[in-house]
Amino acid sequence: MSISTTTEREIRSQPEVWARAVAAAREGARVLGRPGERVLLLGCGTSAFVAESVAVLRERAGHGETDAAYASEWTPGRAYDRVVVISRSGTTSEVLEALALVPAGTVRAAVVGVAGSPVAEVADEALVLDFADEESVVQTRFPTSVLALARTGFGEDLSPVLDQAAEALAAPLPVEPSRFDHFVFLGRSWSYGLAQEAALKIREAAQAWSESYPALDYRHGPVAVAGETSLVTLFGDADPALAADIERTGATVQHWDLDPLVQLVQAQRLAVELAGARGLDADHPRHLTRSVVLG
Ligand code: F1P
Repeated sequence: MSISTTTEREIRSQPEVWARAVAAAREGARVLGRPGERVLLLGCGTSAFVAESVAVLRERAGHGETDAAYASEWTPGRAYDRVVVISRSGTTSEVLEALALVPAGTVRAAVVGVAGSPVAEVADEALVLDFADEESVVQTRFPTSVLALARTGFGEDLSPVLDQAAEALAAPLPVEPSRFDHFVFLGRSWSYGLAQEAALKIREAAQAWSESYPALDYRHGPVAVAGETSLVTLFGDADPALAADIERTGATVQHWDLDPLVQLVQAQRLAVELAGARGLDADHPRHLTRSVVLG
C-alpha cells in the first residue's frame, strides 16, 4: 500500500496519536467541564461537528447539561458555567470573536492544536494537543483525537477502539469510491456529528457532492435525490429497515461494523481515495486554508 499524501499519512497515524490523547485525558478532560457544570461547546467547520458530538457524549455520560453551536452563530443568552471552544489552529476569527462575547464569570476554555496561539492565550484554561496537530489543511487526526480524549474522560475504555482502528487501517478500504458521484452519511446521537464531518471531508478533499442527515430524517425528503450512483453510509449502529428503504432507490448502502470513530477514519480514507481517483491532491484542497482569519 503506497502512501502518497500528507493527509493520508496523518490518517494512518491515528491509532498512535489517539493513544497519546487517551493518556492526556485524565488531566485534559477537565477543560471540557467539571462534573455538573453547564457547558457550551463552540467551533467552526470540522471543530463545530466535534463540538456537537462531544456535547452529546458529555450529557449522555451524566457529566452535566451540554450544548453545542457554531461559533459564528452563537450569541450570549443562556447561562453557562463554561464555554469551551475547539480550534486546531487556535487562530479562527469567529472563535476569537465568540470568546470575546462570553460574559464575565463564565469560564472560557479552549482545546487547541497549537500552544501560544491567540485562542489559547485568551482562554482561562487551555488544553493543548500539539501532538495531534496536522500539516494538512483538511483535518483528520486532530478532531478524532479530541473525541478519543473526551470519550476517555467521560469514562470509556478506548483500547479496543485503538486496536480496531489499527486493524481497519491495515486492510484495504472495502468500497470503490470512484463508482459513485453522490455520497451521503447518516448518523444518530453523537455519530451525527461524525456523519457531518465525513461529508465535509468528501467536499474538502474530493470536491464531490456529499450530504449528511440525522439517519431517520433521510426518509423525510433527502432520499428523493438518491439513485444508482449514490453511496449512502450509515454511521453508528446498523439499521436494516432504513437500509432496505434506501436500497429501493437504486443507491448502494454501506455500514462498516466498527466503532463510530473508526467509521470516521474509513470515511476519511474514502475521501482521500476519491480525490486520487478524480486526479485531485488532497493536500491542496481548492479554495481552503488551514484556518479562516478574517481581515
Ligand atoms: C476550522 C476550519 C477547518 C476547515 C478549514 C478552515 O479550523 O473550519 O475545519 O478545514 O480549512 O478552518 P480550526 O478553528 O479548527 O483551526
